[in-house]
Amino acid sequence: MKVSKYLRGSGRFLAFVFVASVLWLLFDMAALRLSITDVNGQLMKDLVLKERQLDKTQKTVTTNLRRYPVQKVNPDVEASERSEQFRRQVGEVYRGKKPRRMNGEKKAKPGVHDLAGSDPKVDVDQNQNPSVRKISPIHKVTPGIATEKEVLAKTKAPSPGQDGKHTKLQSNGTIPPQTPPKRPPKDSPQDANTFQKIEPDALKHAVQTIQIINKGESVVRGNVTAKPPQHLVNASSIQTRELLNSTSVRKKDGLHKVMNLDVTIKPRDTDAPGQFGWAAEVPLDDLEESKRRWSEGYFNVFLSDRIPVDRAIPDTRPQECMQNLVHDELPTTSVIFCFVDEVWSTLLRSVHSVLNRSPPHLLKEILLVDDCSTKDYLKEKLDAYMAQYPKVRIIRLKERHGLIRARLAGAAEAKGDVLTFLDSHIECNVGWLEPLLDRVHIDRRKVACPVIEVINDKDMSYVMVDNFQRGIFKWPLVFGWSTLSTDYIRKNNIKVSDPLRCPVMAGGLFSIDRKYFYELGAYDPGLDVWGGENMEISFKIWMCGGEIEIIPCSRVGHIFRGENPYAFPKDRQKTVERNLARVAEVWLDEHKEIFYGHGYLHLLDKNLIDIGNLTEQIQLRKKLQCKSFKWYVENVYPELEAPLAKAEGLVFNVGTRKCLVQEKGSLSFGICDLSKQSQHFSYSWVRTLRQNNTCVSAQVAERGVALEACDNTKPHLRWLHKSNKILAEHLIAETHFQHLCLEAGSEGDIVSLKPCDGSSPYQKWHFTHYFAQ
Ligand code: UD2
Ligand code: MN
Repeated sequence: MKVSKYLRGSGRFLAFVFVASVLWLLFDMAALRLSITDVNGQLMKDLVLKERQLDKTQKTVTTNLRRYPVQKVNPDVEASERSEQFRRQVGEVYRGKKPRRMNGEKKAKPGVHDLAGSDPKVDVDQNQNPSVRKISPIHKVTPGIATEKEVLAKTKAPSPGQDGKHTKLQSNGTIPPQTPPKRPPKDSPQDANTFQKIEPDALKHAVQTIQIINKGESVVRGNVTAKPPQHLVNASSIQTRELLNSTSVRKKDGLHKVMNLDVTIKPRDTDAPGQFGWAAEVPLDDLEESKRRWSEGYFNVFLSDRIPVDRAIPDTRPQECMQNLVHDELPTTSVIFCFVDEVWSTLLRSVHSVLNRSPPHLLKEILLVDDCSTKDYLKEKLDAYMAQYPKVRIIRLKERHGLIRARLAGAAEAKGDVLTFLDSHIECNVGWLEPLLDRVHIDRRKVACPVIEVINDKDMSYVMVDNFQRGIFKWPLVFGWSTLSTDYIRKNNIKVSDPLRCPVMAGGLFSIDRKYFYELGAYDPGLDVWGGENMEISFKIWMCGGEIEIIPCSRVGHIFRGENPYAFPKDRQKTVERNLARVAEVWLDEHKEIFYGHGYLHLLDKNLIDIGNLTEQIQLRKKLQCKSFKWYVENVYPELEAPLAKAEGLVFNVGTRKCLVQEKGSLSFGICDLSKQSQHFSYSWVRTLRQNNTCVSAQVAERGVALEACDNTKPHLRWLHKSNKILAEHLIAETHFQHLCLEAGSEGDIVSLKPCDGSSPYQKWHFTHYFAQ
């Protein structure tokens, strides 16, 4: 009764509103609950899938790495931070962010920036001794320094960066002592926080940029605890984790961030000498022994033996490399080390650096080609040691073949898609392999070289080198390093991580598609032992359709040594000269005269040197339809100074004030007239005085001159000009023990040979243009 009373009139209406609101509220709550479950369900599903995927991938990695523990994920890294990173990466990939365009890559053709038309200034070293390679002056590109410094290295060491200071060459042509990256002193107040405050540049030089495996590990020194920079430690672990997490993304887009693998054989002893690439010190008591052992390798062998074979080294890659993506489906590689009498610990460190820092699925095998070493420890002991590592295979050459043919032997055995040649005293840095293989993958005619960093021969510290350096050569085919000018870098908007087109490679470290290597005819098998093969393969690659690049995101340390620690089967200088002559004859076309003219005229004397048969090499060049050396200079290395003659134009006689004329097979004089071809001569690099193919020859017996077909091997066709201070303007017949000079008759009608007279104007000759002294 009471209830029905309330439900009458407005009460009824209010009750209806109340009931409706309650119902609405219930419905709303149900809907909300539903959507929450949905989201949770989806999230859970994602998580489970991700975990499963991660688990699966980790299992594959760990099985592949049986002996080497994979780096652990740093517990400091918050899960949220990781998933944030992961989401960012996914976002980048889905938004279609491509890896940043490589150095000047035109859209049509990846990986090319046009060096033609570039204007890096080149400091020419005038005092090149043909047989001696000079060491680089240390040069660091700092904004504002607009010059390019040439590096002509005896040991081919690129210049280690040193805070913008130029280090002087020592008189003996060796590298002046570097300031090595020093371990912080034991009582250093540095802790994790102070490390992080160090400027990136300072970090690099102080070698604090460390990629550490045993994450969270502290470097304990007395009471002070110093940790490696946490952000770097984190960076690597996040990336590995991301990579493992992002398998599904990889499948979609085919790109991933470079794997920063760095595994250890056993936990790292942070106090070990040379650990983290720091300079190691010889205890005072051992100084004598370390000196005694120097010649075993021509570096500090004593220290090398004390440094862990799997030490960590600083990750010296430019920061930008962390963002670069590489393709998922990279080719596999066979790493080939050729060695002869290599130091035990150094050889092991080289091998471990490859095993520990290469993605296992890309490393098909490591081939150790023993070029008939004499050291006992490189026999059974090496076999036994390497037997632990199924990927390592030792190939023993029964006789000493030399580096070049040893590499051919290694390549013949290789099964990987790509051949990666390395010297046997190197340390591959974190993430070194994928960026190299990626370039070969993009275009199989790309030959990729890592940046070669310096392992200091005295204290074994790992020293990073300047960026923007590329391999070049100077006459007579002397390899060196050259830093791109800041102007050029700015104009072409070249990023520090962009691949650099490289006119010639240093020779020791590069990746090349295996089949392409053979299509190019591999190395000229006529090259002997060591030297010059880097020129041969470089010219061949460029002129026959390929490209050589230096990849800044791939870095490998190398011990540059003052001397070769092995015996040369033949005279070293003669071997290298002969190799270079073969290269010049096959590849340099008319430019080969420039090579001979820079101190190698004796190589033209067939009685003195036999450079062997070149027919096959010349045929190969024809078969491959390779371009001319002129094309190479214009398109690949336009900075090269390569005038085809030393001097050219009219040959003016100071006494008669007339010019030399060649007409109807004889020489005479005429009123100087540039328009007359008969008055045009050139003074060549091989010192001939010629017009087209006709050369002026000295007839010593008759004290006269004649004209005959040019032949660079004939000494009686050579004239000295501008080579002698007192007789600079003279043309001196080179063959005669007594100086005989070309002289114009006072009537201006005849030319003859007369004893040289420094003051006679009739013996002084000027060419219209001089291109070189
Ligand atoms: C450089 C190259 C080197 C090679 C050389 C010749 C770099 C870092 N190094 O001189 O790879 O191109 O120029 O032009 O670019 N070896 C043999 N048999 C021999 C001689 C040497 O197996 O008869 C091995 C040797 O053990 C080493 C490698 O070949 O692993 C290169 O020799 P090197 O280190 O003496 O040459 P390097 O670095 O002075
Ligand atoms: Mn070497």
